[in-house]
Formats: sequence, structure tokens, C-alpha cells
Amino acid sequence: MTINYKFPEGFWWGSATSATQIEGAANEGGKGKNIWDHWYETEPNRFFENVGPETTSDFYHRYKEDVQLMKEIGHNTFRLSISWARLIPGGRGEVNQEAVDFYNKVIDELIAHDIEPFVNLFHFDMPLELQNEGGWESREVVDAYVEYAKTAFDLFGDRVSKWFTFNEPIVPVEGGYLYDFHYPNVVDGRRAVQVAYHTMIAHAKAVEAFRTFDVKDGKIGIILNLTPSYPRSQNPADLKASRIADLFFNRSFLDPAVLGEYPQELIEILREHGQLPTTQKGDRELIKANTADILGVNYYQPRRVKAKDHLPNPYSPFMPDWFFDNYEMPGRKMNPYRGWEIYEKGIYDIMINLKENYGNIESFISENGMGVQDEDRFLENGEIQDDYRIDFIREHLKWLHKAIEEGCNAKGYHLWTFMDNWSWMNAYKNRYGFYSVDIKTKKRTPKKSAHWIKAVSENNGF
Ligand code: BGP
Repeated sequence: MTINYKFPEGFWWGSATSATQIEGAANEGGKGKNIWDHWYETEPNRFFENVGPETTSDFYHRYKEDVQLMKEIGHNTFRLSISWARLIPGGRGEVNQEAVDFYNKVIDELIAHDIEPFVNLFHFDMPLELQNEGGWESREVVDAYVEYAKTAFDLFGDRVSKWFTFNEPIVPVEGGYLYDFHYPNVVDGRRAVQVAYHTMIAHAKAVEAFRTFDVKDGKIGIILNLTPSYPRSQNPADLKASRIADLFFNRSFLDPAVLGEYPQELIEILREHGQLPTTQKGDRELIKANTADILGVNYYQPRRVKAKDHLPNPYSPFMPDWFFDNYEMPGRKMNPYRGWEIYEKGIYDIMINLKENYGNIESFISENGMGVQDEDRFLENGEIQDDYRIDFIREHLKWLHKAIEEGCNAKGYHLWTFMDNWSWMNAYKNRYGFYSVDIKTKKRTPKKSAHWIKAVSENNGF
């Protein structure tokens, strides 16, 4: 078999997931409630087919089988998240020993199968009690997070060397404080900015704390969904629209996390519109001194923008969209199920940007994937023939390969996700896994892509 695209030795092949999306056992093992448990209890109608996070894929009880299945398809790395509300019910105070046992067993099981665990501390799942105190709007919650992070470094840092403070921190800002797709469903630009800012402070403080732990080969970073902004045209108005979208959705976290400072132009826009957050003395130095060692890049789709067609309604709440309109480029390739554009070259553009403007920080693709509804219609002989997913991964990998050949510091590729999982408001609507999960019986079955990725990771290319 000829290998046309060979990846560097030691390349990380694996997948990513999050606690709330796979563990289940939401009311077991001493876990406290998080915002998802609460939102589902109060507004089940917000979730696709009224399916909530109580059982999801039942990883809590089936992790052994799942680690075995990961091994079978050639994973050498796997990213999970710790559920804050499971480890520390209520968000601060006493540690839940059952949770410690569970995460210990998962980590040990992975290591026993030569799969390196990458551990993320926060994946959209604020403990309910802390949300009731104001969530990321509250500086006390930031302190509670830092204590939680230290607890995790202390408990698991002897075996886990790759740590991540947050997954896609812009998403709870967008979902919870601008666009009404996460609890607490606030629509308020100023509060959104405060939440984003405090998240960054929490990140920097966790990085600072991490440096005081003696973690062997320890690296800490953040996982960002980088969505490159492409302007409709080279018209200065379109270029400006795209630059501002990039400031809000990418550089708002990328610049402070990697360069240690916020872009001046973003600060100016927020100042001009009276949206600057409350800060404390020493914050600037804190952010500057605690940049990330490693960056996870989640990439699903590009953002295409154009100058606004109409002035925003002056009575509408302040929104990033005051500065640009989305642009539906004719002829764009779509994943019609999820409604997201597929633009494989985006992965290359992100990597080149990191190389040229962000010191070529060590990075990897921490999520990329294709959600498809009703995948059972592709069943043949008991197996889902997900050729579309294989094409999707292969074409993205080609661009990643090219970036690496041109000197980008990308170390791996993780698919979203290992097995079909529960996806926030979409619940089980879109399936992403190498393995399908029967949501009633919880039976896992490999899809065609599972066999394909096994060969890719064994050959370290294709
Ligand atoms: C990312 C999140 C994941 C996951 C994925 C797929 O933004 O980090 O948690 O859910 O997107 O998106 P969705 O589930 O909305 O289809």
C-alpha cells in the first residue's frame, strides 16, 4: 500500500469528547448538578426530542469497553473532560471520592492501553450552585475554578501531562449571554464581555497554578474553536467586516491565550460602545505572564462575512453582528444535515496563521468532524457506510499535512468524536462517532470510518 500522506512520527491519532456528553450517570456517584441538568429539568422542550443528559452514552459504566474500542481503532491519545460538578459537587469544597475513583480508573485504563489521556477542565458545564452565584460573571467563581483546577492537577497530574483549561470558551459566551442556546439564556452584550473576560482570567490563573505543580513533561493550554473569517470581496467594507468578526470570535481568546494581550482594536470597539468589562489591578500582568504551552484547535466550518446591508436597529441589544452580516457564498459545499459549510482548506489557513502570527505555538486539531442525522439509512450489513465522513476527514488531513510540510507545528488530529454522543440542545440529532451508539440499548457498533481510521493511524498516514 502506498502512503501518499505520511505524518510525522509520534503523530497523535485520537478523538475528543466531554463529560456531560458521554458519561451519563448524571444523578449517580455523588455528582452535583450542573447547568445542563438544571436546564433540562426546567425546560426539556429546549432539547431535541426532549432527550436530556441523564444517561447519554453511559461511559460512566462502560468506560472499559470504550477504551478497548479506542484501542481497536488505533487511538494513541484521547481527550476527555472532568465534570466539575462530579468532582466537587456544588463547585467548591469537598471532593467527591467516587468521582476521584472514576477518573482514576478511566485514566489508568487509558494508560494501560497506551492511550495518552488529554484532560480538559471545563466543557460548558458550570456547576449549578456557582451559576446561581453569577457563573463567569463572578470573580468568586473564578477563584472556585482555580481551586478546582488545582485539585485536579494534584489528583491526576502524576499521570496526566497534557492539560487544557477550557474547551471553546467563546461558546458559553455566545450561547449563554448573546444568542440563547445555553443556560442562563441571557441576551446582554456587556455581560457577555464580562463572562469572556473572566473566563480568560480563570484560564490565566489556572496556568499560573499549574506551574507550581511538578507535572512530568507537563503542558497546559486551551482549546479554541478557530473559525477563520473570509470576506465576501476585497472591498474595504467587506474586509473590515471580516476583520471585526475575527476579533470577536477568534482573537478575543487567541490573542490573550497565546500572545498574552488583547487586540487593541477589539478594546477600542468595546470602549466606543460602552461594553468594556470590569477588571482588576494586576490582570494585565497575569494574562501576559501565563500564556499557553499548547493550543487545541477545533475546526468545523469557516465564517464568511460581508459588510452590513442595513444599519443595526439602535434599540437592539449590542451584538458582534452589529458589524457584519453573514455571507452565503454561492456554490459553497455544505454538510446539509448540520447546516455547516465544509471548507477543508480552512484548517490550513488556521495553521499558517498560527505559524506566522502566533509564534508557531505547538498545536493539534482537537476537534473536527461531521454530524449527520439519521445515519441508519446508510446501514448495510449491519454497518453504517459513512463514506462521507471518511472523505471529510481525509480531505481535512490533506490540508493539515500540507501545513505541516510547510513548517506548521501541528502534532495531531482528534476527531469529534469517538462514539455518537449527546450534543447539548441537539441531543442525539447529529451523529459524529467512529462508533454508532444505539441510544436505547447503548450498544456500540463500528462504522466504516472506524476501520478506515484504524488503517490511517497504523500507517501513520494514507
Ligand atoms: C463543538 C463542541 C462539542 C460538540 C461539537 C459538535 O463546538 O466542543 O461539544 O458538541 O461542537 O457540535 P454540535 O454538537 O453542536 O453538532
